Amino acid sequence: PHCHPYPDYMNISELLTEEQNRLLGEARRFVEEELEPSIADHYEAGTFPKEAIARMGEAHLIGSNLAGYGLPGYDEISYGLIMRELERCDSAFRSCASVQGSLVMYPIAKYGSDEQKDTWLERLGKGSAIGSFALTEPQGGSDPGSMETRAEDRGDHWLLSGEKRWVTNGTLCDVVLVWARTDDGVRGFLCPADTPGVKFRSINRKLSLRASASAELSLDQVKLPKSAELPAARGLGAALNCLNQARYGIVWGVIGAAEACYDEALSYAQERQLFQKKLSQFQMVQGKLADMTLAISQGQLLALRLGQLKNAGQLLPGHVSLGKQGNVKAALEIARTCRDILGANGVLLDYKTMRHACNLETVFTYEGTHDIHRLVVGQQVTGKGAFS
Ligand code: TGC
Ligand code: FAD
Repeated sequence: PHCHPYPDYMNISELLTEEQNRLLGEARRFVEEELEPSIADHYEAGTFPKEAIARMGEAHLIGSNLAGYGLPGYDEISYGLIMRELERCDSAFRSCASVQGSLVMYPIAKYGSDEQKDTWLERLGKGSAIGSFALTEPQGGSDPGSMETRAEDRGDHWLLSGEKRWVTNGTLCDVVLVWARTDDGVRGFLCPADTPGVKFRSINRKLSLRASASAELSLDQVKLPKSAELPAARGLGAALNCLNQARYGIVWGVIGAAEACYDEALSYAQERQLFQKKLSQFQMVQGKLADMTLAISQGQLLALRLGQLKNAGQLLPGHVSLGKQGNVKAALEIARTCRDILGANGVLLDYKTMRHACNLETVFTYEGTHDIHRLVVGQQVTGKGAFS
């Protein structure tokens, strides 16, 4: 008897509900039909297909674990499966959905006023408006507690000044959630992108996540009404809590990228003839395929367990850190191994593996670097912080 056919060696689909399997199938079809055909061209050109956001919204692929305001309120495992299918195509799509759903819509739903929810949630969910999240500053993303961007309370309004960097969706967005220091701690502000004093500049010449729009953001005496502040977001912990949501999506997403690479390398090895044998018949190649099958299965099970904990309201930041660092590292190693199996062809954009490997270099770094998450886990297991 054979094991369950790839990509589900451990028959994990049996652990999913009928509804979760249905949503997974719909997301996969959407990605294959709507996103796959043009991704290599966008990657080469360094462009993000902005029009895809509305189509992703209509297909309920954005903020799908939120409810109300026309949002479907799917469970966390369904949400994770959707992230996996988006990243199967390219990390840029999962990134866009993570930022919009987990880093803009979630904070509005969790910390926002009724007016902010009414203004933004339905539009962002449909993809008719685009959001971005500005936490990182040029002087060092791992230590957001050192942020210099300031929001001054001027009685009837706020005045924001500072520099942010690496804002995904920045040049495309209608609204940016800016985290800034006030006299009373860190706060979040919803800032429409056309507010005077707001300036986005595209970050070009990236060799990774080329199909994602990354920007610098200058805030020069930006006047915002008092109603722009997220009223319930108190302190840096609020921003970090939003990151937990997005990092959870990454734990699932990168498995999609790894599966896409594995799929490509397996078919390639089954076809390529060397030394009068198929490449897939050589022991070393089979060893690589076996190692990757194990790593993918472990990643799938880890993501699923995190989803179960999140559904039960028991997911802790330390769980997310374990999943983020483990699954991203595994996916990056798989992408590199698959590139190797494809030989010289692996460096071409005609195949997926090098594109995914390059993207995963960013995923290794953003949303908390690999080592920051190892330090979080280290702190959990020893009870001693080693950040500073
Ligand atoms: P520390 O003193 O430990 O914490 C400050 C306050 O925050 C609380 N906290 C958390 N709350 C919720 N979730 C978490 N994961 C939390 N981690 C910490 C903490 O309890 C404390 O609360 P309180 O009430 O006591 O004040 O902070 P620290 O300055 O020592 O830093 C800790 C560290 C290094 C873990 C943290 O700052 C960190 O996570 N650094 C990495 C920053 C990061 O991930 N940036 C991502 C930017 S966004 C992005 O990359 C988007 S990419 C696009 C895409 O998603 O695809
Ligand atoms: P640094 O913090 O300077 O880290 C450099 C190195 O030092 C890393 O290896 C790190 O692990 C290590 N290091 C840091 N501190 C320690 C320590 N205490 N002990 C040991 N080693 C340590 N940010 C946003 O706010 N919004 C976005 O939408 C967004 N999108 C992004 C998109 C892309 C394409 C990229 C590349 C980044 C994006 N980021 C975004 C920024 C991202 O979150 C940061 O790059 C990340 O947090 C790391 O910060 P840094 O690049 O300044 O590296």
